[in-house]
Parts: sequence; C-alpha cells; structure tokens
Amino acid sequence: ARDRPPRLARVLNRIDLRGGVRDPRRLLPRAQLDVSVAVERIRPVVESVRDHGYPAIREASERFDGISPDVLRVPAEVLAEAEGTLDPEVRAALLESISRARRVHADQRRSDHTTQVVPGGTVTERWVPVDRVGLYVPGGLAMYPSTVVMNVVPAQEAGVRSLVVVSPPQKDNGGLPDPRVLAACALLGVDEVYAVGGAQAVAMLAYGSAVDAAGEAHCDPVDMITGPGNIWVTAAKRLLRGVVGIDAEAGPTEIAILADDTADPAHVAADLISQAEHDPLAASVLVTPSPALVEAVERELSRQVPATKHAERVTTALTGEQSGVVLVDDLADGLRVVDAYAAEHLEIQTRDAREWALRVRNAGAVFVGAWSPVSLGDYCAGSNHVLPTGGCARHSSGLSVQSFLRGIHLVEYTREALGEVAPHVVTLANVEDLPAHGQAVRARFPGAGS
Ligand code: HSO
Ligand code: ZN
Repeated sequence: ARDRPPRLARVLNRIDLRGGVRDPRRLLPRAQLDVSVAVERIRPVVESVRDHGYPAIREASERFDGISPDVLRVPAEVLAEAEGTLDPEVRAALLESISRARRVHADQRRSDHTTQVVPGGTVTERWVPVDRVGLYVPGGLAMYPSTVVMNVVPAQEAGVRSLVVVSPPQKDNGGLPDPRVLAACALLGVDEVYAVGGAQAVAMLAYGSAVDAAGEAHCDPVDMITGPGNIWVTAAKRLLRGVVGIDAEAGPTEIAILADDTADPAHVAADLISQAEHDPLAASVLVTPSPALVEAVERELSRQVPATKHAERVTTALTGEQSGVVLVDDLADGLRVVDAYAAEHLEIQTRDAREWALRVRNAGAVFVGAWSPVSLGDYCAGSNHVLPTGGCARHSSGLSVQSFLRGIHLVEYTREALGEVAPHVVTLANVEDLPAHGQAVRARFPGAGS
C-alpha cells in the first residue's frame, strides 16, 4: 500500500547564501527533540525495575506493549527456527552485510603500545574490551535487522565477550521479538536475547533482572548499552548514563549532498528521498553552486516522490524546515556550509569528488562520487551506519571497535627513574597544597634530603 501521493511544484526550501557565507550554522535549521519531559515520565518505571526486577519488568511490558511473556529470554530453539525460516535472499544479503562489516571493523582493532618515557620509566596503553554489552533493537516501524549487524559486529570485533540483545515483544509474534531481529541475532551468533522493550528493557540491562516466573530468565547487568530506540528508550538511556556506559543519542537521520553541475539530478533526488524515508523529521539538504542542478533536482523530486512507497512521510521530511537547498557561490563555500552543518551522512557528487571529500572536517561518514550512495553505507559498504546526528559530528565519531574498548594505562617506573623525577612531583604536590602526595614519593627514599 502506498501513502497518498502529494504533488508539489517546488519541494525544498531555499536558502540563498550566494554573495558570501557568514554564519551558515545559524541558517541551517535542525529538528529538536526534547527528551527531558520523557525522562521524568519513565523515572518511576526505571526505579521500580531497579528495586523489584522481574515483576516490575513484566508489569511495565503489559502496560506499554500490551503483552509480556512469562519467560523473558528467547529460547535457543526459537532463535534457530527464526534463522532456519529466513527468506534465502534476505539471509544472503545479511550475510554479505555482516562479512563486509567484519572486514572493515577487524581492521579497526588496536594493539597495545608501550612508550618509554625515560630509561626505566614506561607507560603502556592496553586496549581492553568492555566485558558485557546490551543492545537495544526497536520493534515496529523502526525495526532494522541491519542495525543489529552494525551494533553487534564492532562489539564482537572489539572482543566483547558477553553480548545481549533486548527487543520488544510483538503481539502478532506470540510475545516474541520480530522474527527478522531474531534471525539476525542467530546469524551473528548472539544467543542471549530477551523479549523486553521500552524503558523497562534499558533498566533491566542496567540493573539486571531477578529470576522470572519460570525461575530461569535471569539477566545479568551489562556495562554498556548501545542501539537506537524511541523517545522512551532514549530517555531511559539518558537517565541511566553513568550507571552504565551509553552510546551517543541518535536523532533523526540526516543527509547532506554537496553537488556541482556534474551530478546526476535523478541520483541526487533519489538519495535525498532515501533518507527522508526514515522519519518525518529526517533532514535532506542539498548544497550546490548550480541553480540549474537545483531546478533539475526539483523536477526529479516531483517525479520521484509521488512514486515512492512512503510518499507522505518523505514529503513531510523534505518540505520540513530541517530540509532544503542551499545555494552557494562555489564549491569552496559549499564545503564551509557542509562543515558547519556537520551532517550524519555527507555525499560529494562533484568533479574531483575525492579531493573535496578529503577536505571535509565535519561529517559522520562521507560518500564519495556517483557510485557510493548513502543506502550502500546503510547496508553493504562495510562502513558503520550508526553515526553522529544533530551536529555531533563536530566532536564525535560513528560506532566502531573503538567504542567498545577502554584504554588502560600501565605505569611502570624503576627506583632510579622515580628518584630522578621525585623533586618535580614534590614541587607540584606542594603547589596544589597536597603535601601527602609528595610524601608518598619521599617515603620511598628515606634519608634523601628535603
Ligand atoms: N540511515 C540510517 C540507518 C539505516 N538505514 C538502517 C536503513 N536501515 C541511519 O544511519
Ligand atoms: Zn537509512
């Protein structure tokens, strides 16, 4: 079933920055999501899961999802069956996605490194994976097996030993999570899966659950939670940050395209539509010095949007204030605009696309040239699709092996090396009025002068 096809002569808002780009960041609007109200709403759920475990999880599942299985943990046979009954084409595509992601993420592994600071004084940085990670996988509209891949693969390649997936029980699946989520877990070798969603699932991951009604579905607390979710899940993660490690908050998807007159308008339009398909709040932004391209892309949009399945959602996203066309004098100004915007996904569809791509400072991921669309990266490029949104690409990276590693410094000094630097330690301790710090060094050299 298609949404009702709307018709619009001009789809995208226009922002004309020709004649000089002053402060582009303020001119490029972004959707804002206010999570603070939701945090207060879910606080009692989180606290009751903390205090009561299983009965509180079950009560919240019944209240919010309308269903709660007696046994929260998905049995091994059910996982095997989900994998066994998976459509062969879907299976092949998921396996290809997994193997490409593995190749890229395996190359991200870090080796320990020792720096000799002075003779007899070394600091070794050890990279140690997080012990236990919980992954939240949404159900319903935003149910993406590909997101299971993009979260699980880097954790596994980092060496995370214990991985658990939670996903909401589906009424039409007998209280089990979506079968495609279960199949993706099975293909990835994840065997600890619970049919729990919402804030109660996040709380269960953070605090663990007591034994359930059948006396067996005990979930141990995790050290870190990743994965997307709706506003309640995001609120619970925000509330529990600190109790557990939390990945970045994922906002609505964004695509920015820096293009010149060599870009194919049909491709540009298709790519703008592709990410708009996620969410009425998704942002699609075209930045170009070519008015002719803008006109051609608009023509393509009015042709392609009505033909797409989720035309209504796409139209809302494309015509929203968060989307638009930015006209600039030249590509150098365009680069300043896309850097200021710091998109989750940035496509470069220009002459010498690679040269321009290498000059980009702020983006979650950059897709270079005519043959590297964002949807390739969403599924099968090998790159990760969990990327910083909302301008966070100015300071953060997408999910990677590094996200699941901690660097632990090993400090090893000999008596001589400590003795040599001792006066400096004592001086700095005194300057901070922490003389016991200095004394901890001095005590090792009794008889040495003051
Ligand atoms: N583009 C989304 C990821 C995704 N696309 C999942 C399709 N499925 C955020 O990067
Ligand atoms: Zn996508």
